[in-house]
Amino acid sequence: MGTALIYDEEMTKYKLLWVDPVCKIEVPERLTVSYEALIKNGLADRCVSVPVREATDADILLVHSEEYLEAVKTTPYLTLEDLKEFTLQYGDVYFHPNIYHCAKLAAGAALQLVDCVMTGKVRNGMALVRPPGHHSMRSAANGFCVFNNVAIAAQYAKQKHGVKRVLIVDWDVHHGQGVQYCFEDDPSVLYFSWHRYEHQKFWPQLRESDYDSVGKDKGAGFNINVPWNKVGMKNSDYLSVFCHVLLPVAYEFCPDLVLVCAGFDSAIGDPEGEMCASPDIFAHLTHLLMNLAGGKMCAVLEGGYNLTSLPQSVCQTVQTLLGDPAPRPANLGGPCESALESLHCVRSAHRQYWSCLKHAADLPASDISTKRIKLAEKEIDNTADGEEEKIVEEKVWPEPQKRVTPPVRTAVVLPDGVACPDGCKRLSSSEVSDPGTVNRLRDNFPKAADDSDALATLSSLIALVEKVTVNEMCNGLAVVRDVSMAMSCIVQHAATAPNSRVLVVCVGVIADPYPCTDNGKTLLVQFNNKEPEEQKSKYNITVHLKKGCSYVSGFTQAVLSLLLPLGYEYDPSLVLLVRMPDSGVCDSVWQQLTGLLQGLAQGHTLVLMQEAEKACVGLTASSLLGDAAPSLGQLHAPLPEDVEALERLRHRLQADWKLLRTTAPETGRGDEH
Ligand code: X5A
Ligand code: ZN
Repeated sequence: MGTALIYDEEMTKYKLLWVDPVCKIEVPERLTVSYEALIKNGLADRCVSVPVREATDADILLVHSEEYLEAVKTTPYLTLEDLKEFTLQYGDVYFHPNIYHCAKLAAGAALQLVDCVMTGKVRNGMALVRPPGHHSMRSAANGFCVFNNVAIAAQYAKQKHGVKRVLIVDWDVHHGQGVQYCFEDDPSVLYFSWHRYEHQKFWPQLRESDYDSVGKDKGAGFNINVPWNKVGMKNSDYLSVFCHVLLPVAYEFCPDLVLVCAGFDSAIGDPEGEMCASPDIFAHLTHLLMNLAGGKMCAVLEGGYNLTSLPQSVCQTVQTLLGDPAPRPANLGGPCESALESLHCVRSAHRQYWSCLKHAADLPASDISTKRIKLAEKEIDNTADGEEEKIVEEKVWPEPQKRVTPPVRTAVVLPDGVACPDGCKRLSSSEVSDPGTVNRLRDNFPKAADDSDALATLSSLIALVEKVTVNEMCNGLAVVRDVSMAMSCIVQHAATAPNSRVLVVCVGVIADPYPCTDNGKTLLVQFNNKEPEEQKSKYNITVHLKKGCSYVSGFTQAVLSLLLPLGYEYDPSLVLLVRMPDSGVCDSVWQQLTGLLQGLAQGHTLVLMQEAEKACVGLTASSLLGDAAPSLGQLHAPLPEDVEALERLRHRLQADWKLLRTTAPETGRGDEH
């Protein structure tokens, strides 16, 4: 199943016709450079090209008023002077004789995308459109937007395709207030937006963009605003909001469709956002959403005004939609203090609506809203000197590395009786056993010394790890008789390689003593229901789940808010995912875990499982090959004991792992509930 790409040159055929410093950044080149970059990187060719269409009046009326539509309809016939005049009714937007046509194509493009994803013609896709949509309101153009493309698409998906729940992720750096207003009281659409806010000093300067606008009436809890009160937010700030707010809530919500307001003004170099996230963060944001809704995801371009970082970010997004492994997320620190403050506020504002956030801390003691009011008062004295154009320092950043996908994605090591799943390459032990390796194994694993089968399996495993290390293949799956021995073998092997770091994720109880190291060459995270022992080192972590891994909501929460941040901060070169016999983990959770972990280590994942579990070889292989995991269903509240244990663990580990933090040092009182 492919990835749709929707683009039409027609949408480059309008531009600003007069002088307006606010609007001058919204140029036709935004679209052409993005599309040319997709061609240059060989990505456009790999997508299914889908034509645009004009949204019909009925489509547009799903969100907009008749009066507004009729008004916009007159714009192709207005004189320049009348266009200027017309424009003046609205904020930060311009009209052009051809913009009505383009706005119909932009909304229609979003609908085409929804159609081909919902009918299964493709798995996911992206639409490159102008004008953007998320600021436009029922009866008003705003912020370069004429029709609200994504809001129309969400209504259309509900109406035409019977979609019950839509998640809208707005990673544009501005608040999509138009989307918020549209779905404020609608619990079937969960709207998430992060945005530059600076305590309401940044455009559109709305009180209702703050974290405490959570939705209204039946829709309470279904509007999530994450205000950025400082510029310069980085990759870790974005990822921590995903791990600690968006993903837990999104999994609990369980959308049937994910729409992304894909603005790239949140990337480094953008004159509007002034943030510092690198273009490759969009590979991760995309990847982290790709296992929701069975993979049904539509990204629709919004903002993005730096003509270098915009095309880079678009390519990262599309390449990830196509299934290529994400690049390693380099040097993630913890979130900055201001981001932690926002995180803390959002989590506590939503605590009453989402069981995954029930245990979030209280609002910070130093009330954040006081800051906004104080700033607002100060502003009154300073209104005169707000006009001079500020000079933003030019940012430079390295071009994202080329993402090379090995010709073989998934290799398997399987016992004789087990058939090789479609699309995988079987490693036969004959092609891999070099005598040196075998002898070393004989010394290290006396248990296997006289067992030629066992030795053959272990040497195939080592060969597999080596092929993955040099990126000859992306990932692998091995079915073995003795999982613990196989795990030790790989951990020992990795310890000898110079730059290797292995994240060992163990689902179930480890039987044998694990070759424990605290030198950072491996990080072990195990999930089980064994009575927890005292934590040994920051590199050996046990997540205790009362009912084990069979309990979907507890396990999922542990994966999203503990394992993922740990994994991102550790930045492994290889992920070893071990499925112990009788782990109890159910198929869909297992597939979600396998899918999510592939965001780490450039997708270099090795899965180990025991012979008795060979029934799940097929679905594991499918996840390794990049198929979307099935939905988990709407999650209910995890066991209170599990949540408490998890929160205690997260607290304890925060000193060593900064991406686990969710409260700012000064403001966090630590009084978790
Ligand atoms: C879609 C988008 C930004 C408008 C900024 C106006 N609009 N100052 O990014
Ligand atoms: Zn924007």
